[in-house]
Amino acid sequence: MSRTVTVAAAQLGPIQKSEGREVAVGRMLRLLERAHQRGAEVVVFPELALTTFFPRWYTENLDDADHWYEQSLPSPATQPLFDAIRRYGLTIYLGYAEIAHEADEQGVVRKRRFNTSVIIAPNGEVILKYRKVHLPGHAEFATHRKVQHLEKRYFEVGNLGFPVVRAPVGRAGLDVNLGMLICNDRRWPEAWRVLGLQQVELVLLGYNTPAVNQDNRGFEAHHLRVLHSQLAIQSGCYQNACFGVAVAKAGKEDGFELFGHSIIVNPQGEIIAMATTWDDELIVADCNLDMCELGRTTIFNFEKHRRPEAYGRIVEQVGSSAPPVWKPSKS
Ligand code: CDT
Repeated sequence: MSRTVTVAAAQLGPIQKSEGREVAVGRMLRLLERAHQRGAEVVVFPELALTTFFPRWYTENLDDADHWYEQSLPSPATQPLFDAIRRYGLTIYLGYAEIAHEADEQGVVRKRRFNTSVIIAPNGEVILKYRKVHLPGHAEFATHRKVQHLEKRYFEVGNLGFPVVRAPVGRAGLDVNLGMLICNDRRWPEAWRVLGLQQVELVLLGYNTPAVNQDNRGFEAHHLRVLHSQLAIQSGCYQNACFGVAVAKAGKEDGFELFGHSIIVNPQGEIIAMATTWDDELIVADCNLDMCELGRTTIFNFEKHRRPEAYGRIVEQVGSSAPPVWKPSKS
């Protein structure tokens, strides 16, 4: 019997700054109902799914921004999501801004902020938590930018690594090796490989990606924005022999465009479903997890072919360094 799991990417259209969580949750409930009707077992929502992408707004004092974060899950505002997944027997990925009161690296308990995602079982238990490692953007107001991208101000670097867990999903309870990434993480092959080394079968990933480069310092053609996103996801899936479900928040949010193009990708790197709107949209695909075997046992059989002794720089070095200069010995 094949190990097939039906997954849904629940893309969200824009959530405006003026809109409260109840607006987002109401729309997410409709997507969950449709996912159930279409036979989905796993539903993936975007990064920071409950609010506008607030890191585009500067706040001097972070305590004034607490209303963008979740202090607990479920909360009164998010409880309806938990009720729905129990009703429909769904496993979900939810991206949100997290406030945690926990010890830092010095052992000091303090208020900490993370860009977080969780996989939640139908009974409401958190199966796995991940905190975004590759935070893009900047910590201070950047005058050269058309729009701020203040993730480095609003969040600490994730401290949970890239965990993978084998867990039953949906009502049928098929065991699946699950891992997560958040947005910018998808561009980093190191992140995918750490998941691949744990035999991940299904990578769940939410994103908020501006449709145009807002940095204003160089030229990046608009049409390449989507290409770069898809290149990264397709190669991540291919090189690690896994499925990927990558889900956007899309459309004109607070006046600024986020691209959609949510996709589901198979271990051959093929896009098997893609959203075509920049609004709330559900795409569904059957993922036969046995497809992960081919890559894992042949071209990407890590046990046989990886050469960690040649990869030292990957973990020893952060920035790039200039190579030695070759000069001809005779003129
Ligand atoms: N949310 C997020 O990670 N967005 C980035 C774009 C950042 S542009 C400074 C992304 O990789 O899509």
